[in-house]
Amino acid sequence: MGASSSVFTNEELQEYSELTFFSKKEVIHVFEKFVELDPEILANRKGYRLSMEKVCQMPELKVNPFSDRICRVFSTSESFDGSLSFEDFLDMMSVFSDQAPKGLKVEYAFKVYDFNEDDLLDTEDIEMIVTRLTGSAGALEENEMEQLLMNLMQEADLDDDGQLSYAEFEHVISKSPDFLNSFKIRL
Ligand SMILES: [Ca+2]
Ligand SMILES: [Ca+2]
Repeated sequence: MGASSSVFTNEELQEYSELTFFSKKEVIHVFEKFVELDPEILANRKGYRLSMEKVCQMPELKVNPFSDRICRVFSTSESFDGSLSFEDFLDMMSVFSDQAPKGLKVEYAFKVYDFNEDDLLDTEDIEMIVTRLTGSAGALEENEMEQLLMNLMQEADLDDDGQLSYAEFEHVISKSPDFLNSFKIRL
């Protein structure tokens, strides 16, 4: 812990702790996880960004079918490459922590699921979600997918416009808490 605890000043740790759901000690722990993914970080830590590929190598994300989308949502990279600065990584870990309120997780789940980033989940987005969720279990037949989409929309698309707004998504997800399982990482 010696090397990484001296990376930040006490003020920096205090600030990170105030901006997240982590204690100062946990912030250091998150930094250690960050460094584990690429030890070069310690040599040039200021302004360093971890590539999306490296973040996705993290054991907890490796098994997450949405790992690339998660990186894109948390990345502040101006070249839109999904790379994460330490602050980005810390934000991600904070939202995924047990301490984060469910409402915040739902907010980020919506962003992650919104593949074409137009603030709506249309049937194309939902097809992508289902395909990724069922990926390892074998793809659905076309008619099974259609049936599933129809059932889901019937249940969730309250204003019948063929897409899910954030409010509609929030409403449907409140009835199926398992849906948030992809949005948890234990420190
Ligand atoms: Ca969309
Ligand atoms: Ca709708």
